[in-house]
Amino acid sequence: MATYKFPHNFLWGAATAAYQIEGAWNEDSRGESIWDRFSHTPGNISNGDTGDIACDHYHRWEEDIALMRRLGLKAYRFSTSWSRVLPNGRGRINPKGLDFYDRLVDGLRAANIEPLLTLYHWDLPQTLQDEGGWDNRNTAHAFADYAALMVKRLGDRVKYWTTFNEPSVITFIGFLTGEHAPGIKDQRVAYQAAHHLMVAHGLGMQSIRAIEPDANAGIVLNLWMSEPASDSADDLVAANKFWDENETLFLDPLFKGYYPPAVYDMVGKNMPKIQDGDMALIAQKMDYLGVNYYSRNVIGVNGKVARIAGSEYTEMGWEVCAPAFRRMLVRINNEYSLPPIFITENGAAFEDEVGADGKVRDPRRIEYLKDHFIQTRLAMLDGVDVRGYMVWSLMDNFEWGHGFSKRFGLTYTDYAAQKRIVKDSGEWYAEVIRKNEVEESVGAG
Ligand code: IFM
Repeated sequence: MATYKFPHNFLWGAATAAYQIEGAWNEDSRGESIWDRFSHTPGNISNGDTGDIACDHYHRWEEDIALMRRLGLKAYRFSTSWSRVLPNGRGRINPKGLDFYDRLVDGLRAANIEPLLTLYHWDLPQTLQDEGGWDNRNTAHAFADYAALMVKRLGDRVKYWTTFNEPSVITFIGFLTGEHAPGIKDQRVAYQAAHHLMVAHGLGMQSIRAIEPDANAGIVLNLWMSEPASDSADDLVAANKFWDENETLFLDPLFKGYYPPAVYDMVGKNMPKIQDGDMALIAQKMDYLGVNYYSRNVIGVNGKVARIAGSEYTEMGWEVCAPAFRRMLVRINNEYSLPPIFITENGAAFEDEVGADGKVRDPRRIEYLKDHFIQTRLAMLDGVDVRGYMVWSLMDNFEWGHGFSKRFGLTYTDYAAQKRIVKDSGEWYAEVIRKNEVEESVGAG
């Protein structure tokens, strides 16, 4: 039985996002966000769920910090709600919103938990959407001002800043399929929005650096390994094309300063308007790259994602394939000159239930996490500089279009009673953190 030891300062933690856990959507002068508008529109979310209450974290943050302590987390990745601190996206500041994040950060510091703050996890203030949202370049400037406000207030205690979470999901699901807020289906808007997100990232980086030159600043990308369905040359070409259209679309501008030719081929006249200086702004040096990894795409000649017979799939319909995680990390490490990496999300949704004994047995999640931890360690031994790992998620929460039907948590959320029950995976993870090592074969229960 092999044991995989991690470096002594490896930052083990868990992640959440504001709209998915906070609730209190209209309390203490919070403004409306595009996710409030979207989830309040019938037909958009499974079961008519909304984030109005979610995990009620806005009121239960102290209890949630106690939960983090119980798990022994060394770090906690969360996002701030733009419309909670700037109800109209710009202009009038909401002191109560800032106070909330102030208390949270102080609480984390007091618990010796490193805060990793994400400025944008998809919840644009609705007033900015009404002015065109990410299709309007002014939104990027509003973002830079919002970033500056947050860094001024919290920069003395928050050392890790992320501009954006998963620009690809914002682009493709928010603006191409329309399954996420703001629910737009328009290729031109999608790619213009993608570019404005990149510009906003660059401006946000400048805001952070101007106020806290020593802060660690970066972005979080959602990277799915792309692999061919067979050994044929055609499948390999198709898989690489898929990778370019989805992953290098953001990796290339951020780390090479240009959009990949494959994207120009695909998007044609709908390529975004790019102003002089944009690409240098976007490609400015970052202190880290956040990588969210869940699964891979296996691509056949038709360019479609294939389902693999015999593979395990999660409740999201995502294949479980941990070795592809290592291959992906090694691939990006070889193809780009990267700063250190944090795994900013990794986890799986399974059908969890509370047993008669009050416990939540989730052996498949333990196996999933164990295998992904090991593949990360192996990638590190291959030379990839990974500094920390945030499991998605601290607790079950609002899974966007799926509402509360998908459970990713290390902790089970009983939404009716607003109770948190640490799952077996949470107990197991606490042990991994305590020992700073992963054993290959665990009693998965
Ligand atoms: O819940 C999401 C999170 O908001 C962004 N990354 C993927 C997670 C699971 O779908």
